[in-house]
Amino acid sequence: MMTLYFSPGACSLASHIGLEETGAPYEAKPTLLAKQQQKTEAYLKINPRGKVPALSVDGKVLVENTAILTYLAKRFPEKKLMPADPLEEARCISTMCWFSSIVHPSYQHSSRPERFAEGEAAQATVKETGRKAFWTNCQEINSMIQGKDWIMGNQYTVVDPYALVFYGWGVRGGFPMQELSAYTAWRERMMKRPTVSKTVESEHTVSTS
Ligand SMILES: N[C@@H](CCC(=O)N[C@@H](CS)C(=O)NCC(=O)O)C(=O)O
Repeated sequence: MMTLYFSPGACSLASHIGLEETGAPYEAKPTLLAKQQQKTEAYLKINPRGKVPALSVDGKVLVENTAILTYLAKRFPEKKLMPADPLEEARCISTMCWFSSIVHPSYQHSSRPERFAEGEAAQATVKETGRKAFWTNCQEINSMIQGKDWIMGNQYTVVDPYALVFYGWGVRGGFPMQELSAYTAWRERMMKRPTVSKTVESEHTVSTS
């Protein structure tokens, strides 16, 4: 049995969609960041780092979107969630590593500067630097999609749901996402996939208050 611990609108959306794509039965357990549920004693037993997502597979816990999405693609090869060619597969993983190590932190800097610096002036600098970096990263994602249906080309892969997280954060953060025409058209294609719209809607119905 697979159980996903997620918070609505957090980066765990990537793994949540990935799981939905597999068609396998799973349980999705809301762990609300707004209520600090990721810091409860019970959750810290699942992920001592106090972060979502976490995927429990028959009692064994896997964390980090890149690892969870790679695992799902490998476990359900018939779903073709990663390219079959080893080099293309590695490029897919490489993009997820970039999302996790560069794009995600750039948004964190812009939205939670108090986590990275002390004092108002230093935090304002971190925030501004983060906003610039996040926007540059979104522009790079836009270029990656230009002329393609999906990030890896013709094939929809686990990288796609991961990129959806940043589009949503861009909208939430007041970035002019509509200016990124390839990224915006791709988002519309994403939302037409029943697996994606179902998962996004299911997260919306979770009360965060
Ligand atoms: N690199 C990790 C990032 C995990 C992460 O930072 N998750 C955030 C939500 S987007 C979180 O749980 N934050 C809670 C906190 O920092 O207290 C991954 O991709 O899984």
